[in-house]
Amino acid sequence: MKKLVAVTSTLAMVLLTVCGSAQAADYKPEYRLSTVLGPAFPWGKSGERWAELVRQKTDGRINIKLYSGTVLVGGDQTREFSAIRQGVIDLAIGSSINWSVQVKQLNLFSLPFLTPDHKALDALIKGEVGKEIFAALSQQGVVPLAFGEDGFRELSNSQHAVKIPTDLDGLKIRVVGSPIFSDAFAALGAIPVQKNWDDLQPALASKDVDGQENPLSTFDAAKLHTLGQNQLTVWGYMADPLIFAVNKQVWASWSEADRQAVREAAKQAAEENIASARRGVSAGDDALLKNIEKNGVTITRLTPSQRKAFKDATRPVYDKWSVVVGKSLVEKAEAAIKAVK
Ligand code: X2X
Repeated sequence: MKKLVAVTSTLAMVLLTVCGSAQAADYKPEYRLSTVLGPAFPWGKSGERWAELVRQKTDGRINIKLYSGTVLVGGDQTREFSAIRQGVIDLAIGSSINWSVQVKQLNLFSLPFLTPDHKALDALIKGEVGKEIFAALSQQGVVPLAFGEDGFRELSNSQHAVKIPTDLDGLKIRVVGSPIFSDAFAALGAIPVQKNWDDLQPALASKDVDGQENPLSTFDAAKLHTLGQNQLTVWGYMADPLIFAVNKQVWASWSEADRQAVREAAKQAAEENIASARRGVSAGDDALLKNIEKNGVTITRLTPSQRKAFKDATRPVYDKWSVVVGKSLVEKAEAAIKAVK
């Protein structure tokens, strides 16, 4: 009997060793995580944090290295989704705007003036709408794990205060390479110029473009006030959620316990990311805006009726793109927002 126990336990140990090493052999020495913005921004910071939490929770079995600044996609941020799908990138924290070129449902968040505030945004990402969007992402070959946040995008320029849509007449505004942005800025009378993030700062410095739109945290960390951007309109045109995701094959190669660890790490990093994205730009805490003002930037805060003028002027874009997103998803989103008003 003793002998039998000894043989069985030896067998078990051999099996464990074989399976264990087979599993380890499937793991890459390094996994590549892409974020468009680097650790100087809340977005890139959340990439560092995710990597750190995964390392802790998997006892170093999953080693993630952050590649920020679109280095893995030759500077073209709108190719990031295809790259994670194809496995050029293993993990990403992607912007809904940058990925909307491939995942049409993500244009939902870019519908002009759909989302009035953080509460409304939460109603979308934490509810049925978020689930449906994750289902769409899963169908396209990535495993979405959590929503983070880059923030509400505000409009800056070097020319004059923008208070009414006609103030945008003829202004060259850099937009992301996502067609709904070109449509919206054209509808407002501006001249939209598609450029990657990498090319934005040189374009502002050389006055190739007059303005741009990005969250206040990005405006501040990139010091856009030093590039002539001394007019800022706080209009809350759209809020850009970030998506923590993993390539499908990579996901399948991990043990169940490690997948769970990566998912938990994503949720925690995303939660921290949302808190940091909202710091200084929320009702009751506008320290970041004050800081930008101190740097010599004139802030234009739109009144509700001024905001409505921009909303009305972009309504045809909203209607056109609702068809692309899918009418039923748009209606679900509108109902979810209405319910929390
Ligand atoms: O390019 C931008 O404006 C940025 C950094 O905000 C995005 O990636 C959407």
